Amino acid sequence: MKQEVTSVKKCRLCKSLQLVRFLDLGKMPIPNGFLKPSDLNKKEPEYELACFYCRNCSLVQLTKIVDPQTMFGHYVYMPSASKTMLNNFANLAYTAKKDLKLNSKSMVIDLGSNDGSLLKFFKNHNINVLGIDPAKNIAELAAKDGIPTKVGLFTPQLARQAVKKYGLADLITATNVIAHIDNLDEVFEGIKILLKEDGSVITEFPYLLDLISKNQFDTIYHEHLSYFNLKSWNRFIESHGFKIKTITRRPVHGGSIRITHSRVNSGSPKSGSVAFLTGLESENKLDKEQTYFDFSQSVLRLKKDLKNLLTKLKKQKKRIVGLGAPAKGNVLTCFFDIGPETLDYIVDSTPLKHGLFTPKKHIPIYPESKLLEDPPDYALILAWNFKEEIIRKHKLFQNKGGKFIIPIPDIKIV
Ligand code: JHZ
Repeated sequence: MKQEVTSVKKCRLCKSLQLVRFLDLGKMPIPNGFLKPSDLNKKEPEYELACFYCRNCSLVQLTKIVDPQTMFGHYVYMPSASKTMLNNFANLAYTAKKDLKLNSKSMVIDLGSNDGSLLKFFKNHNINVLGIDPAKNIAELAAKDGIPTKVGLFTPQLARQAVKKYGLADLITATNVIAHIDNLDEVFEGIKILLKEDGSVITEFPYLLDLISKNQFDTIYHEHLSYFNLKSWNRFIESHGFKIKTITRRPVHGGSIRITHSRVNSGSPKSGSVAFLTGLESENKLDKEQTYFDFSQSVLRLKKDLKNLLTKLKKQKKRIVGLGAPAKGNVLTCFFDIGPETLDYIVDSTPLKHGLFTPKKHIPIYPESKLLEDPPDYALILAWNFKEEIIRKHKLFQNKGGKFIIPIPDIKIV
């Protein structure tokens, strides 16, 4: 029988055994394990959440891997709940079409296609699309919306099936999914099967440099097995016969990098940004063990400061709620031990999350309209990566005297 959780023994990218443990967040339920009211009394499985730093290639990775089917078989996260994400995808599709000269004969295949949010933009440009995603419930939504979606985890075997049915891809995209996959060698084997010789691969994932320099500890959770820096990523993709054509730093998810790759033997030159960014990573000491121990200390400081602030406000009889129910919010509430005694409720723009409760802490989730119907004094922005969009949207709450607390990178009240 497949084990529900396995221990990491060697580095996912370079296979080194020199892994140094840091930041122990304790045991936690899976971050998108929202509960129906009828499940509140059931035992929630909890899994270790801690990190390794690889002394050889400086990849940061989790110490344990939870079975992907447990985490992704039924999923509630949808990027379409955030305008900022949709704008980011519109930008990706537009620039890819222009730079890679895609047209109505081209095929774009998206790995981890979720509700088809990214592929819809390619489709609007008259480009053929195919999504691949393991979450049946969300793939069905995408298919209903006209985005053909194959349900399953991406493997070389699935790639072969897709080639037979849909042909080779001109572009393979993988946004916010590479960090979720344990066997990345297999992913690149699959990509080599599915991609035309002169095709491109665009990946986008949160960037370790932003995570470490901006205290974003709550983006560390069971779904994200790896936290990439460019140095180790570049080495890894070169070992699979790819090179980096372009890199852009994107402001989404607290700071991400979008990378366009092509096969090593394709004519295009290697991006000059690789040297620039790997230099910046060294300047910021991403290749030094001590950086990660310092980071762990600053997470503990943040915990103390936020708990002190919330305790002070509760003593003053202030009402506080949570704004946004992202997976990262569940990490923050669990690790900081913040429950319904502090947050009366949480509001979120994802219809699939309404009526559910957060894992472990059991805070109820409502539509965003509740913020004005039952206004608190303070709203703690758990989806801090969308703070601009959220503050703009809830201007009326602020105009009526409500205040926002932004927990990360440093606590701010606005
Ligand atoms: P958000 C997701 O993580 C999932 P999460 C995934 N694991 C991943 O890799 C990372 O992203 C990068 C809500 N919201 O995107 C919508 C409002 O309520 O930060 C979402 O539930 N009002 C694939 O779950 C949540 O906040 C708003 O105005 O940590 C944001 O979730 C807006 C803008 C959002 O990611």
